[in-house]
Amino acid sequence: MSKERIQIAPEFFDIMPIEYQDLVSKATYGQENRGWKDIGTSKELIEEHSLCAGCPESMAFRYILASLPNPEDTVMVGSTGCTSLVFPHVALHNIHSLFGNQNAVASGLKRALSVRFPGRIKDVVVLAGDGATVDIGLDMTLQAWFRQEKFTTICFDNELYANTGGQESGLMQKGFVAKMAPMGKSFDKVRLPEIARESGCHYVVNCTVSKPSLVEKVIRNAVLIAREIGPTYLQLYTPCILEIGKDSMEGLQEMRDSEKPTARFAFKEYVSEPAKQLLAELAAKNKDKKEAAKHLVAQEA
Ligand SMILES: Cc1ncc(C[n+]2csc(CCOP(=O)(O)OP(=O)(O)O)c2C)c(N)n1
Ligand code: SF4
Ligand SMILES: [Mg+2]
Repeated sequence: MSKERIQIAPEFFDIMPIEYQDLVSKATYGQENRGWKDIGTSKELIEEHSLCAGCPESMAFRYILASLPNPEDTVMVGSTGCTSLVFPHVALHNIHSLFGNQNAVASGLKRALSVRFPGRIKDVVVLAGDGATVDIGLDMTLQAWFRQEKFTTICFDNELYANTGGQESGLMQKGFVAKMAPMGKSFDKVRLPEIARESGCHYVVNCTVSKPSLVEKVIRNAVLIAREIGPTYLQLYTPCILEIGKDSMEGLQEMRDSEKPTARFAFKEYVSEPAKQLLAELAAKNKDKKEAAKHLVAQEA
């Protein structure tokens, strides 16, 4: 895990695109304590996007990329939808799957990577919309969890099909009227976090993306647990501000309102027993490392 693999031969440095030069000299690849705090001072793994101005998905994308524990050895799998507009601008290996197939593609990919690179950590992370995750791709989503595939599934839940103009999705709230669902949703929001838990996910979180430090924590937990134990699922509320007619600050308020204790995106976290044990071991190792670093500083002083 280091920047070595993205180095440019010195003879070619000046003819490489400025973005690549920046990536080599300023990306946080290889740094153990990378996180959202680096956004703005390091080379970000996404600097541009073609989402609507102020769309919460764009911030969520930044937080996620900044928080991955192993970005240079991570492959993300996307699906058609607003999220897929971002992948072409991301400095990270990624694959675009046919709409709904993302968890099937990720399953094959994760297995192939373990055969091709035995002994090297390779993380796989799916990032797809609610239409792709819970409607058209539900079969693939669930089957991957039943099979205990070792990767993370992240759903950007904006509660509708945003990219095609606002159709009803399984994660839409009951009664919600969208541009292309004028009669209003007639049944309840599907409880995918509960289904994920029952389907064998070892770490499940339901929350908004209003707090970057929280997003960082759940991303790291989800990726590390998927790496060692089994499937993990994050359902992140990223409201479609175009559909609900809000600007970016109002979008932030919409998330804050939706995460109140009785609201539908109140923070909920499920951790399986083996996953709890792993997190405790990792926390103990981190503590030891910090202690050792303190001793070293004290000795040198
Ligand atoms: C196989 C297939 N079926 C349908 C579509 C049309 N389509 C493109 S994006 C989309 C909706 C995406 O909704 P969601 O997954 O919620 O993502 P969002 O755009 O809301 O982020 C649909 C139905 C497609 N591109 N491919
Ligand atoms: S349509 Fe909605 S979800 Fe898609 S980029 Fe625009 S605001 Fe974001
Ligand atoms: Mg959607």
